[in-house]
Amino acid sequence: MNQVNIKEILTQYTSEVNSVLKEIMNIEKNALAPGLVKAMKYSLFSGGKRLRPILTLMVAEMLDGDRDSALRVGASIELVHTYSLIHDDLPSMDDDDFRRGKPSNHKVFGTATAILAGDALLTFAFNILSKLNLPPDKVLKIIEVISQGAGHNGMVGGQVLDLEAEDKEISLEELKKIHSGKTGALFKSSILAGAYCANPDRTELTALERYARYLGLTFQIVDDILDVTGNEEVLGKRVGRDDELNKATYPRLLGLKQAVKEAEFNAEKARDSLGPFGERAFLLKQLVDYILVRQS
Ligand code: GRG
Repeated sequence: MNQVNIKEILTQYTSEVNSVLKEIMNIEKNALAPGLVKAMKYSLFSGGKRLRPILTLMVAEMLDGDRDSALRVGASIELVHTYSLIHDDLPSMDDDDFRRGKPSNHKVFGTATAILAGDALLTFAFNILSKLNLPPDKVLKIIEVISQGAGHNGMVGGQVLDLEAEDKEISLEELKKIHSGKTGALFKSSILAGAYCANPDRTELTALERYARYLGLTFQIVDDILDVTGNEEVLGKRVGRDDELNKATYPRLLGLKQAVKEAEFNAEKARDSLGPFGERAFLLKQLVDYILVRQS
């Protein structure tokens, strides 16, 4: 299978994830606050790549897990991811007017509703998880890995470190720490939660944890490179972002050429981590290549 095929597969997986998200978000009827649901849906259905749910699904499939549950778990993680983007764009955080080339949530619905839409998405994610059709020990494990990745020692913790680092000179080690919390932690949750839709053994979990670490780093370095090299979406997202110039990034710390090498190095490590799965890891390997050459 080549790069063209992985794109087709990603399109198919994205459409499956979107269908489940639509079903889950069919909550207008009897909604206490219809305006809130509108704000939640605005950001959820505004063109995300759905990488995290796709990872959950691919891992669950590789381990012969429960596919329907994996789709619901992945959709829940996408709700968490969407909440983080809405909050990240707020004036008190990154103060971004645009997300994915469209006005950010608070620009359309106001700051108070944007905060509450994020809160509601996060809360709803755990409501969906509580109703999974899996044995209780697995449901609890999935809730554990997602809450860990999203919380104070994961995404929220990384966001705090990121805010604290603004306008400061930081080392590469510190930058890695920020990214492993802010971005890597939810990638790891997506991958491990997919594994718990099956019956993973210790060797498989260890290999997947390594894969998650290196894939997360690859994703983040490429994200930083795209910010420098630019593309329409990224430029749209960055309109009016003077303070972004004061943020540490891989290209800024290493230079563009070395940052590209670092991304390739981590991508190789991610592929190597999948050794124990042999041919079964074909799609997860292809996904590394896709993330390495992505344009948005
Ligand atoms: C506010 C709690 C809280 C956390 C915010 C995720 C995050 C932490 C901030 C987003 C800012 C940002 C651009 C981070 C860099 C990497 C990243 C998470 C990019 C967005 O992920 P994609 O590319 O997004 O998967 P799409 O648009 O495809 O859903």
